[in-house]
Amino acid sequence: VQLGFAEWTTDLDSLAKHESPEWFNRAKYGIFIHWGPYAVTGWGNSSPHESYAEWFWWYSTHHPQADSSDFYDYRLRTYGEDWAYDDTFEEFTASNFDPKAWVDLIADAGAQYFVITSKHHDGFALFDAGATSNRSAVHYGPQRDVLGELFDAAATYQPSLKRGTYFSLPEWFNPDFGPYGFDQLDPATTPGTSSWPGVAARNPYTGVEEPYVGRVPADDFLTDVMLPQMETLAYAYGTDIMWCDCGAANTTAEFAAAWWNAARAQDRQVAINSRCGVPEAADFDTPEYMRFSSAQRRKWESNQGMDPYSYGYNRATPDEAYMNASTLIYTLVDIVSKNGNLLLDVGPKADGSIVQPEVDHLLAAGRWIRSHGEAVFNTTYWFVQSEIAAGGPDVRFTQTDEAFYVLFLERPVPRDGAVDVAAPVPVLDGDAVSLVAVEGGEDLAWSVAGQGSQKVLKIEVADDLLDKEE
Ligand code: FUL
Repeated sequence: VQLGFAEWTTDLDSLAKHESPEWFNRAKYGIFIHWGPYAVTGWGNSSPHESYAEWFWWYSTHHPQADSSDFYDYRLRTYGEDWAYDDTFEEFTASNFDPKAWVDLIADAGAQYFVITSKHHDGFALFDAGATSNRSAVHYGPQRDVLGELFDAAATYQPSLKRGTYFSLPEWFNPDFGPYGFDQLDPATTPGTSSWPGVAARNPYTGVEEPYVGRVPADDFLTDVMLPQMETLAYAYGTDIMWCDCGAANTTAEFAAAWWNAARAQDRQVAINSRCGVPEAADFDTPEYMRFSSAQRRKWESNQGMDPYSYGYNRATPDEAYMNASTLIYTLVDIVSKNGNLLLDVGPKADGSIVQPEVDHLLAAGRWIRSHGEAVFNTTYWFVQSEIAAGGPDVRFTQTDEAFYVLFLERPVPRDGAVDVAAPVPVLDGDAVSLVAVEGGEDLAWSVAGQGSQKVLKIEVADDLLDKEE
């Protein structure tokens, strides 16, 4: 209860007071979904030259031929000279898209929320954008309200999942966005590129302007397209997270203040990320394919693909390159111990199927995550970083009001039947504290040796407990 609170306003001071909601801080693990016509091209080369497959249109059109990722050549080899990006729409069928299976997978993975691309930089919406645009899955490709179906399936079958929407503020080649184009690539260092984009896409081989199917011409992109689309996602679809991308020109202050007031009136808590163009309005930071190495006071959410370097489906990625279950668990625990969330991306194929290694590894990790959830979800971080304590096993710490958790990232090697955790853990000598191995629920004997920063927690662990699989 905030006594005397009137309402959120568009003042930066007011916006800055909004923080990431409690549910978001507790949720820790979400699934990111990048799906759109770029799943049809579905190509981003492979390591060491891999680039985001969802950028196919940009790279194969606007990027210099010298690009080592080879999008230009792949386009010519695969589609010939007369192809245009919007030709993908017809093959974006979603014929095997099963929204219930998706939300069940997300829940079985142990994730607490998901964020789906409502519209990526190609301007193709997965939701019904109403009068603002026909460039969407409702009109082309699947001719279904893909996002609406997924949100409904979550509400019906997995109602505890929070539902979020990625939303690209810019549309690369929409001429109406042109006036707001900004310099993404520096023409000095990347010849052949100008501002992003302010120009139509041109076929790189024929020079012909590519179509931009489904566009409804707008007088002002910000007020006629961007704002109403964000409002649709917020009010008609009821998104819990507005996950913008790219910053850029925006109507974020107006959007956020109104949305937060509406949410408050309904007793809901909603969040917006750090890429909506108004830093003050950001509830959490969004490091991409990286994670902070130390705890951050400000809430953060690391995002990356299970694919080594793509969010969208990349057919060039070998099966064994996808993030495996142990790396997934390691990554999640490391992030959570530093006040972060993990938003882990899958890139479904054009028919709506999810690649098998992603499914397998999500489920395998999910078994561990769900059975050890009490040490992960609803916890907060401990300001001591285990990594700085040299010599001990690789551990991470989390805590709640009732418990303090030590999570081992590797199999500890007991000496004289005890594992030493060399860090100033918050164990007060003489306190009635019981250490419990989460899996198996066995009480473990423990003691504290040393003083102050030299304190060592000694946990007695039998080998057979350490040998347990999960
Ligand atoms: C970036 C985008 O350009 C990528 O394609 C992806 O959506 C990532 C999450 O954000 O800025």
